[in-house]
Amino acid sequence: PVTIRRQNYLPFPYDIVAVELEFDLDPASTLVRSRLQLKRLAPGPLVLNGEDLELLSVTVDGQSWEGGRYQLDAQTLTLDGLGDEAIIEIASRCRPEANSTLMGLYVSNGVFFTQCEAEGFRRITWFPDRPDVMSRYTVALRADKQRFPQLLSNGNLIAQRDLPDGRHEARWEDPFRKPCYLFALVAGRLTWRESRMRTRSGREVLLQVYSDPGSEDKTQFALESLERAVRWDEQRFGLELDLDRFMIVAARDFNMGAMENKGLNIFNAAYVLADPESATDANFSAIEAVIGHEYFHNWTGNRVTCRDWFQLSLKEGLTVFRDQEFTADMMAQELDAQAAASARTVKRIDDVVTLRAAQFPEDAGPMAHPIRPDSYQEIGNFYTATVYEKGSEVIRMQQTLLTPAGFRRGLDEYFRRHDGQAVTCDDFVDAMESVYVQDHPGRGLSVFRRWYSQAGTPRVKVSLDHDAARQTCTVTLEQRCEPVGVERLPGAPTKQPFHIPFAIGLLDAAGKPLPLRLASEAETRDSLLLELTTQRAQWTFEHVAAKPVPSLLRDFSAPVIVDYDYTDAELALLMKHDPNAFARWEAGQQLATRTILAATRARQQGEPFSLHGEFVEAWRAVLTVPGLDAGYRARALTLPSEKTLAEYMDQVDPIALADARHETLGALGRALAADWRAATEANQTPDAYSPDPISAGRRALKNLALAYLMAGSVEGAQQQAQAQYQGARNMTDRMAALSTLVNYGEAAAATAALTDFYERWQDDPLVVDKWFTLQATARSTTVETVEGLMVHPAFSLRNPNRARSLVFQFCLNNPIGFHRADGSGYRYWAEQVLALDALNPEIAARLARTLDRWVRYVPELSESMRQALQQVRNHPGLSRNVTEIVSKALE
Ligand code: DPP
Ligand code: ZN
Repeated sequence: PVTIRRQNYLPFPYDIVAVELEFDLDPASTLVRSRLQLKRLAPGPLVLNGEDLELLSVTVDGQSWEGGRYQLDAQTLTLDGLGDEAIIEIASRCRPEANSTLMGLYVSNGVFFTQCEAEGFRRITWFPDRPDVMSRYTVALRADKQRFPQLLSNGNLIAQRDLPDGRHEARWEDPFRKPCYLFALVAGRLTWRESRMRTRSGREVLLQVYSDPGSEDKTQFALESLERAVRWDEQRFGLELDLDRFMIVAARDFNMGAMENKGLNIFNAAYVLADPESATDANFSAIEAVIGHEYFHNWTGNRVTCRDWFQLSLKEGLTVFRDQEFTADMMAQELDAQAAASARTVKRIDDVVTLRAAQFPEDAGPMAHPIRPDSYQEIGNFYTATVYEKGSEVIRMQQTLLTPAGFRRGLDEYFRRHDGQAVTCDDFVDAMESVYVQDHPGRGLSVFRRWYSQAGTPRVKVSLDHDAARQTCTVTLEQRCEPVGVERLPGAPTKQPFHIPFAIGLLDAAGKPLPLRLASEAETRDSLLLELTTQRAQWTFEHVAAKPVPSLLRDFSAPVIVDYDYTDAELALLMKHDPNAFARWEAGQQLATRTILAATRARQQGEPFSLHGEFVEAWRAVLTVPGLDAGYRARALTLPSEKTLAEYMDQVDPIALADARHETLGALGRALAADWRAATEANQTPDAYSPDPISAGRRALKNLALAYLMAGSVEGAQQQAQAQYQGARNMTDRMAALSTLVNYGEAAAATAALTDFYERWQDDPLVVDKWFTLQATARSTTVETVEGLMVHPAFSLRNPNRARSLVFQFCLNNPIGFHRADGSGYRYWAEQVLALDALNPEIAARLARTLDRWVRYVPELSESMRQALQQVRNHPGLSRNVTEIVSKALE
């Protein structure tokens, strides 16, 4: 496979001024005519990309170019000897129904959809398929009117007419120049819900959410989320919807979460459809977040796009940051100050949990890459937690360093400079820096830019030196970041220190916050942002009578790992008293991590294990102390996940770890049984469902308490779970009860409940996905169980949501079943990667990544993982996507 490098970027030698596309849509064979109006910018041939297309004809300025005047190979069409201006017309055919890759034009549930990011447009027509070629598009869609009554594309509908043979035509015009990855069409029988709103400049806009007939009752929340997103972007960032019409369409078969095509977003149905009976609190909040995310791309991604795919984080990191802020603001609205702060912390915790579970391992493994990668073989493999979630952290640090007001000025400057352009991450930081230097004379963001060029999670070692005579306390921060991924290869540049904003507070031995006063300053503060820009730096605080307890990396001010030797008692103190709610949560997580790791070691050595009284009491305090809201308590009482815990082990022993975590859960369930029971009673919610953060928080705590009671086999819990399952008035409570029955309950009751669940919901694909997931991740599930489920009539590997619900969930989230000592889980993985690769390489490559961290496991397991990876790599005809993943894993 060819490696593509950022440093080799060359501008495209032609401007494609206008693109006219005509589609004669037929599922079996669709005719596409493309008319490109181009202007030469630099010497060189016109090289167009194409994949899986049948070329019918090429004309240039009205003249046929048949007979050797162009060169055609499997991936390119090259035209040489063009004038300075030319009109190229190309006719070709593609086969949407046979397209199982779900890239380009395909059919899902009888409806035509497109997915062009990153390189799918070349599967529709020959074109310079790269984001820096921006053009004006006009599109004509023709199809049978009965089967495909709705014909949608980007921009505005400018004409519609019936055609003689039962067909009809719609013409669309997008007023904005765009790269081809933002092209979209949808054609089929769809129902929709719409509303109109006035933007802040007074324009009336039409918002529409389309979905399968019969699902019209499930799009209300999505439409409302879209309205909230439109308002929020106006208020928070001064960004207005620039189109008269904005459409979202739900697709059953979709590779990713959603896609921000200009004016015509296409979504995985899982991020559109919801009602209280069939969707959980988590589903509702994911819908709001993804709708926000795609809408926000309209400015950060579409109006200003990426010069090349190495700059993907330019739009993704920034847009994830924007959707995180949107969710936080939506959660906090209409709450009093204290509840609002707590809601924001809950959101921050959820985002950090995701980052640690998904991105930290990636950043330490064979696929580690900077948020702006330097090379790739297949860009589809770089839609990663690093580009997205760490990318967002890097934007957030800029907001922290500039302050929210400064960040807003920086963003305004970014749009002032670059509206309508395809730009780089450096252009973004340049805009921010232009504001930063105004407020910080003599300083810049040159060290900060290393977050874009270096991979890995930095570790910050903290030490405290208290001088009793002087009453000072010196804090030393020292950073290091080992080379990871390609940084380990010979010739790679030496890693340089990062610019790390590190928020800190100090508490006295009684847990009282100490006013912070730096030796050099007159002011005192409760919390201070230290800026570490060198390998090591020190800060001395005055008027510190005794050695304090530090509260570190408050609000997770940088994506780093903190090393500080807390005693258990200090962590317990922070859990009770840290005024920074994030750091307070973190202290509990650290304490729980220690406990579970100790339990794991005990298991490995065959020794008994029991919980420390101090740990139990700290947990009890979080559960019972007045003044905390339920959603926050639920986060603070959730044990760290196996994925997060594994990162702390030198050699991962997944089964011992999972068993130790389960044992801890059960022991806490028993030790605090009365308190958990009280929590289930105190946190009932009204029958009328609302996904608001207070109600969702109560359900989260109540259901967590139920899980503890069930894991601890506490008397009465089984009956309680069964009653909750039967009587639930919403999916959150029903799923939670079912999950505890399946994971911790009596087998017969679990089976009965699973059967009941399937019977109730078999016609709702998104709920059937939940049913598969629950079984895929159940503690008792084995490879054989999963193989049995794969022959269930409802299972299909072709539907990505279904494949993810069963195959991925088993490989990713069932440590006990997947890591069985006989290696059967890994052999199953290899079979499924290969089976998926024949259908859909993007999805296959995602599954392939499950074994990324194989070297870190105990030798017995890592050896059989290696064999499974080898088996996949040796398979003839492997896609470029999977080849890149498994080769890097084995390097
Ligand atoms: N650009 C898309 C998104 O992240 C990729 N699926 O929103
Ligand atoms: Zn995105």
